[in-house]
Amino acid sequence: SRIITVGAAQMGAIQRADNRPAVVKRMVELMREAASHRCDLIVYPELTLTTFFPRWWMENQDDVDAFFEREMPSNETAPLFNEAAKLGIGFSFGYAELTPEGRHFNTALLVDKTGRQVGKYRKIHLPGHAEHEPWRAFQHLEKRYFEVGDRSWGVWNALGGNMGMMICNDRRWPESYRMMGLQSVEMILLGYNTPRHNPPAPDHDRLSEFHNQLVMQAGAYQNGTWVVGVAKCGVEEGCEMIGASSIVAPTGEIIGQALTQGDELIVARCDLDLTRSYKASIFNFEMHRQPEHYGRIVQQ
Ligand code: ING
Repeated sequence: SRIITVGAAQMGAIQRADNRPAVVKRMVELMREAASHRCDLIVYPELTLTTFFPRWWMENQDDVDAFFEREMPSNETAPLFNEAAKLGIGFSFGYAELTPEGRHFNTALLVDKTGRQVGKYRKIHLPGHAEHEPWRAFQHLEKRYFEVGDRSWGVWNALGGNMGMMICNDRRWPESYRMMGLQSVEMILLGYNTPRHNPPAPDHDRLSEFHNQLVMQAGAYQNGTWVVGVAKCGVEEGCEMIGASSIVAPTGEIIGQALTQGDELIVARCDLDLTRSYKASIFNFEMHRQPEHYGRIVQQ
C-alpha cells in the first residue's frame, strides 16, 4: 500500500476587507494542524487568498487586478511556503494569477515537500457570464476577469503518486477527470467556491451539495482515482457558498467530509494502491475504451 495522509483544508468566508496576511495566517494555522496529524499534503480551495471577487461588476481594471497575485510567492504569501518547508508538508492552493505579460488566470499550484513548485494549472471551464447582468442578486464574472487556461490538465509524479489538479467548475465536466484518467492519475486535487444560489436556475439550489458530491464521486470512480475537493464557503459579503469539502476514494465513496462552513481540516489516510483494481478491471482503458466512436466529444 502507498498511503498518503491528506488534509483537506476547507476555508470559511473571506470578506473583502480581509487582507492577505490575515488569510495566510489562517492557512498556516490549518497547515500546522495538518502537520500535527502527520499529513503529507494539505489542499486549499480555489482563489483562496481573497474573497470571491467575480461576484461583483467592476468597471475599473485596477480594482479587479487588486485581487490578483503578480508573483508567487510574494512577501505576503511567503510565510505559507516557509511554513510548509519547515513542516515538510506538500500543499496545493488556488489564486488569481496576473502574469508578467498581463494575462489573468484562475490558477492552482502544487508544491512538494521540498518546496518545489511541481505543477501549475489554469482553470479551463469558466462558468457564469462576461457582461454585467444587473437582474442577478450577484454576478458571476469569471468569463470576464479570467482567460481560459492555456494548458490542458496535467498529471505530475509527486508526493508519492500521480497527482493532478482541476478547479471548481471543471469538476462538473467528465472530460476534466478523463483527461487525467488517461494520464494514470491517482489523486485529483481541486478547490471550489460554489454559491448556493445560481440565478439562472434557482430550482437547482436545493441540490447544491448533492451535485457537488455526485460529480466528484462519479469522476473518482470512473477514472479509478482519489478526488480531494475543498471549499471556500460560508457567507462572503452576503453571498452564501457551500462547504461539503470531501475526500472521495477510487471506489466512489466519500471517506471524509466537512461538517461546518468555516475553516475546517478533514484528514484521511489515502492508499493510492486502491486505484489499481479499478484501473486494471472495469476501467482498464487499454482494454475497454473505443475512442473510434468518441469523436463527437471533441467536436466544437
Ligand atoms: N463556481 C461554481 C461551480 O461550478 C456554479 C459555479 C455556481 C455552478 C452555482 C453551479 C451553481 O461550482 C465556480 N467558481 O466555478
